[in-house]
Amino acid sequence: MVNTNTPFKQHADVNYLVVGLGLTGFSTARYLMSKDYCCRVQDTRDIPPYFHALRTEFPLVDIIRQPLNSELIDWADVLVVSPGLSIAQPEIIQAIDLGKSVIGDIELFAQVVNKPVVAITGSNGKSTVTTLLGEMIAADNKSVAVGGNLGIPALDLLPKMVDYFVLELSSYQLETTKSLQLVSATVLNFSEDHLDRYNSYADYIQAKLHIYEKAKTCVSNEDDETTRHDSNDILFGLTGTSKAEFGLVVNDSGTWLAHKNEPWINVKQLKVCGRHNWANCLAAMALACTLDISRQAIIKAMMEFKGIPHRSEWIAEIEGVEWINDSKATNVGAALASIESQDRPIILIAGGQSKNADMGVLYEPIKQRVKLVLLMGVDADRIEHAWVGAAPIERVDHMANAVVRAKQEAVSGDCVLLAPACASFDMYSKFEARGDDFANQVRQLHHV
Ligand code: UMA
Ligand code: ADP
Repeated sequence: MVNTNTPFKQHADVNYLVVGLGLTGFSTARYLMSKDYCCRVQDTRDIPPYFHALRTEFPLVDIIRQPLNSELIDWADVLVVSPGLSIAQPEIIQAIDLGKSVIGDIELFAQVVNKPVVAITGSNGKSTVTTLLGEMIAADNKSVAVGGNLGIPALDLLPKMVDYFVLELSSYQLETTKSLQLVSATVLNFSEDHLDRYNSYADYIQAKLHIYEKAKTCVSNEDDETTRHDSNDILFGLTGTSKAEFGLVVNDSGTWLAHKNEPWINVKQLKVCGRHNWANCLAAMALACTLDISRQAIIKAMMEFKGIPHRSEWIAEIEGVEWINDSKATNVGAALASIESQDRPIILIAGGQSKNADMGVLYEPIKQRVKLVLLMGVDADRIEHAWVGAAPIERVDHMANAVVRAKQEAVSGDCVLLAPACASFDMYSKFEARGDDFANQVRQLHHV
């Protein structure tokens, strides 16, 4: 893994180069400019996504639209690199070798935040746990700002006068963060993801485990040893051993989410479905308890939580067929949870950018639960090779075809599930656009 230099303390006498002008670069540049820090912005794209927005707000800001070069690196004392860019690229390595500090927006946030922060990472469930924890805190009449990899970039949250910050952090953001002090942190789980950017799965795991470095309390998953920090961790888990402080209790009235074996909420009272969401609720319960949020508020938030769009989102039930949008199932682990949480025969719409993951992990679950796979996207050959024989596979060239074919094949009692196991960038700008396309095609086809 790339070793970024020791972080500096932010200061007006420093030259900042903001590398990348997406959502993070825009937020970073606005933060630095608003403090009158000396800052330039670089992006390789002809028209970076926030070019006009930044120009409008700060007409004099220097935006360099060409590859990172030696002149820029020489000028800079600090490079604030966007998460979408690899810090293993030669120009960034060159900057590190020259003694420049390479950080991300979360490091800038960490240096100035003066309220308690909780952070969440893991391969899957981050956004769900982050959102739910925010709702638990709010239900206890405390103010909270929620963001990071989800929604609002961290630096944009800073002006909010709140009691707590809750951040979802990606492995990319954690790579460039050194001084983030946390009340509590969790790594929810691991499954292969982003192997197009990491040399190995081990490197990806290491990047995420950084979250524990300055955390007062570490919350880890009893069912996934890789998520552990040390023997003082607070554990959550579904396997029901006595070691997990936050786990399941099964009694005559059903399955309960429990704290120290004391039942708190029956899973039937949850609006989100699937065992993976029970794990997410337990993780959020554990984190909320590190903030002394009341049990009553925690339970209330869980009972009201409907989940977030594009995560096993129910779109319609038409002629007995359920249509479910899980466009956020962008890796194999998420698609596995998604498939396993359906109890109906599935017509699966999948495919996209597979990010070098081992798609074979899904072979058995597809064999057991899927009656037809409709496969699209750039890695269709690679995926079909891994799944051939598990279920009939048909190629479709876009979402409209997939939805039409699914309608032709589905019978009452089936479920049509968009759980791509892949990123969407080969066909869409983001996973939300893919989910919206699916939902719109379903509604158009059925005139609902
Ligand atoms: N890019 C260029 N040239 C440049 C700079 C960027 O081509 O000079 C490309 C990158 O290669 C990348 C794309 O632009 O493909 C976006 O990169 P970015 O760093 O500008 O992205 P932002 O718009 O700042 O969004 C990032 C996160 N994106 C990534 O980590 C890829 C967003 O998470 C996050 O919401 C946002 O910061 C605010 O914090 C998205 C994501 O997909 C949802 N995250 C991954 C995930 O959840 O799996 C980690
Ligand atoms: P992330 O922010 O980590 O991508 P989300 O909460 O957005 O996670 O959920 C994305 C998808 O991952 C969901 O739609 C579901 O398919 C799957 N998922 C959610 N929670 C879990 C979990 N705890 N374990 C495995 N898969 C999960």
